[in-house]
Amino acid sequence: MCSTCGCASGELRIEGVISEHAHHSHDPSHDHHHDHSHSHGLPFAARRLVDIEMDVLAKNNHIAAHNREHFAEAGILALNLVSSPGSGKTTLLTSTLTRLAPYFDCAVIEGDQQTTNDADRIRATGVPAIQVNTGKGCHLDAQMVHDALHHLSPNNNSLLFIENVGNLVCPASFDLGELHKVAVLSVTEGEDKPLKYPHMFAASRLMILNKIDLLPYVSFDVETCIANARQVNPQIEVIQLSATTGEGMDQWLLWLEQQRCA
Ligand SMILES: Nc1nc2c(ncn2[C@@H]2O[C@H](COP(=O)(O)OP(=O)(O)OP(=O)(O)O)[C@@H](O)[C@H]2O)c(=O)[nH]1
Ligand SMILES: [Mg+2]
Repeated sequence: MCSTCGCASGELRIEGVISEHAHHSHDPSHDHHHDHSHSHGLPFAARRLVDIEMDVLAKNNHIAAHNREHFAEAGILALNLVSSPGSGKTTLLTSTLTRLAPYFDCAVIEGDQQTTNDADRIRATGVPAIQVNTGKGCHLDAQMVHDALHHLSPNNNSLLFIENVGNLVCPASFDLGELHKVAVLSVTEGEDKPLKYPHMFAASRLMILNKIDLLPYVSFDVETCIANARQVNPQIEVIQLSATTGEGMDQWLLWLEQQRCA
């Protein structure tokens, strides 16, 4: 359970561990005898945690809706790039911006726990970027994006890329007001990741399979990976590319163009 951000959904399951209490915790309406006392239902502390989690997400959704309204009014296409650390989000962005920025207004909000490295890399392409450091936080939330927008002031009809903190879990629960989440998975991470982190892939419109230039050197089955992603999200679109060699980039740029027109 992630108590830092309150993003847990109460679905904790621990397999292979059987305690005496585990045998006892079942339907509260049951009829059985104890030689010790325990209360049924959620203990107070757990109930309170669930309440706080619901408050956090409800408040976030409210601010995200406000962000979304602003994006719609200004004609801004906002995309939320999510992935584990190091899958290649910033490399993909710099490579994309080098190609797009001469033709379209672009801006970037960078999320990381520490450092301004990624915003510096984006700014080196000439595109404005704001770095949000979340400290101990493991995701961006809608308020952070709202505050960053006030500093960044992206132009009307621009493309706004939000690079989330590298984390395949928590960012799935936090709507930022984006049009779509884009999950970036690299071929060095293993084809089972969509099954292990299903919420992220279920929440994403597109899965970018990055670092395909490394396929000859790693044990990674592309078809199995895509099947795994479609198992958790039958509608997910998939683009295979290499942010470093540029292979497959045209398909990604075409996808961006389609979102702009839509
Ligand atoms: N071979 C290869 N390496 C890549 C590719 N894309 C990114 N990398 C490398 O992967 C490493 C991580 O790339 P980043 O772009 O920093 O990854 P990130 O997802 O932004 O990382 P965080 O922001 O820390 O989560 C760097 O060494 C990149 O050069 C690719 O398509 N092929
Ligand atoms: Mg990055």
